Amino acid sequence: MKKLLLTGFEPFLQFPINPTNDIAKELNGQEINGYEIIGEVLTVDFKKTGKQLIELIEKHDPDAVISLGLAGGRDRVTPERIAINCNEGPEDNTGYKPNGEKITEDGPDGYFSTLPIHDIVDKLKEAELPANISNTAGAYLCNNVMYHGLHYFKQRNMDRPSGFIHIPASHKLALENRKLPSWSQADLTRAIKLAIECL
Ligand code: PCA
Repeated sequence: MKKLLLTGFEPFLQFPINPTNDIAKELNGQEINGYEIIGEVLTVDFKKTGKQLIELIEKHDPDAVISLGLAGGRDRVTPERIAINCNEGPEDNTGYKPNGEKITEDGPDGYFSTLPIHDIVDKLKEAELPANISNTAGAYLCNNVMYHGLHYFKQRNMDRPSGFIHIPASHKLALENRKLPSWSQADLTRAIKLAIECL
C-alpha cells in the first residue's frame, strides 16, 4: 500500500496544546484513500526540525507528505501555496530566535506546494468546512518544514506530493483565549481526512 507521512507539531509559544499533534496521532495507522497514514509529531526547533522531517522521509519512503501546523488566529483551514528560503520569527522551543537567515544556502528562494491545494479547498467547502489557499506560511517552523520537504524531493527529482496545511485552533485551545477562532477537534480531523482524499 502507498504511504503518507502526516506530521503535526508539539505545542509552542503561547499555545499549550497543538491540535495538529492530536490529528497526527489519531490518524496514525489508518488507511485513507489507499494510503497508510504514518502520523508523527515534530519538535519546534529551528536547528533540528527540518532534519527530523528528512529522517522520517528517509525512514518511511512515503509516497506523499502532508505537514500540519497550528495557525492560531486563522478561522479556516489553509493549504499553503509557497515556502520561502528564510528563517525568521519569534523564539522556538529552545529559545533560539532566527534573524532572516536562509534555510539552505544553495537552495532557491521558494518552492510551490506540490499538493492539490485547489482541490483541497474545493473539497472542504463542499463539505461546508471553511477553507482558503494561503499565500504565506510565515517564516517560522511551519514554513521551514514545508521548505525542507519540497527541497528534498526537488533535489532528487522525486515526483511526490508534498506540502503544508495550516489549521485553526481547537475549541480546547480557545477555552483559555477568547480571541482565538476555533473548530472542534473532530472537524479539524475530518478536514484533514478530506484533504488526504484529494491526493
Ligand atoms: N505552527 C507554527 C509552528 C508549529 C505550529 O504548529 C507555525 O505556524 O510556524
